Amino acid sequence: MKEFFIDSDGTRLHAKLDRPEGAEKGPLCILIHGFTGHMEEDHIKAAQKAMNDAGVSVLRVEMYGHGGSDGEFKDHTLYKWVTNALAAVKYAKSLDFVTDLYLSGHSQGGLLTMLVGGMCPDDFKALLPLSPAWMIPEIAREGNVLGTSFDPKHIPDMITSGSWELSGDYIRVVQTIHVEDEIERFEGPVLIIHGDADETVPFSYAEKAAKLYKNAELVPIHGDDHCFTKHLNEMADAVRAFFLK
Ligand code: FER
Repeated sequence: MKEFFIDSDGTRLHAKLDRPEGAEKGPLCILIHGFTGHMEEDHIKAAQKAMNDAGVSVLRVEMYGHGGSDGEFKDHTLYKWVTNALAAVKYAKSLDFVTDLYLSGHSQGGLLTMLVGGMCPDDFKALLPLSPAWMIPEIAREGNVLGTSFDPKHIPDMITSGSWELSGDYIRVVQTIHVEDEIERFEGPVLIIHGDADETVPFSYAEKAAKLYKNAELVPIHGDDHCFTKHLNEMADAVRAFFLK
């Protein structure tokens, strides 16, 4: 494992590169956590290990305001995350061992995966959104963020819930995002993995995304929640099987 920082226009992004045993040239997957998340979460590490088992190098990168990267949580926005993800893609493309490039992310990182996949369709062999929270823009336009309500036409300076506080700019930014447009622009294979008992992101969004993509497969994890805490091995098996076939 190699630990370092990737520069994103002056923002230092904390990153770790894990390569399969004895790997020379080969595929690499960029893997991104969710809202309030980081690269050491159990479900992120399980996905990373499954990819490594399948012979895929993994670049875990922490986005603005998360983990060991620069920025404060309250100041993060999806535009900053898109800029950060593009910097990670540029870095990955500069590595001389990389053959095919993949992009994966959990929850808000899954939303990011869908956006950046549509923006850079030529760069990715496939996308792997895990429990992608792609309803965030839609519900933010209706005045809700993770169960906290606000006036969607008159966004306050700060939004607070019990466990976090966010600048209104997060909402202003996310309200402009239309995920369907970016879904349409990616024509390669997409593997969506989603627990069908997820109470944070409804499973119906995974079914809808799988229908909208031209070439998607949906692996439901029966009875599992947003972070696959009940059947982590089933999520990991689906990731491994996707890369081995
Ligand atoms: C929301 C619903 C779900 C939201 C975030 C999530 C920020 C989950 C995100 C994650 O786990 O990454 O309204 O607003």
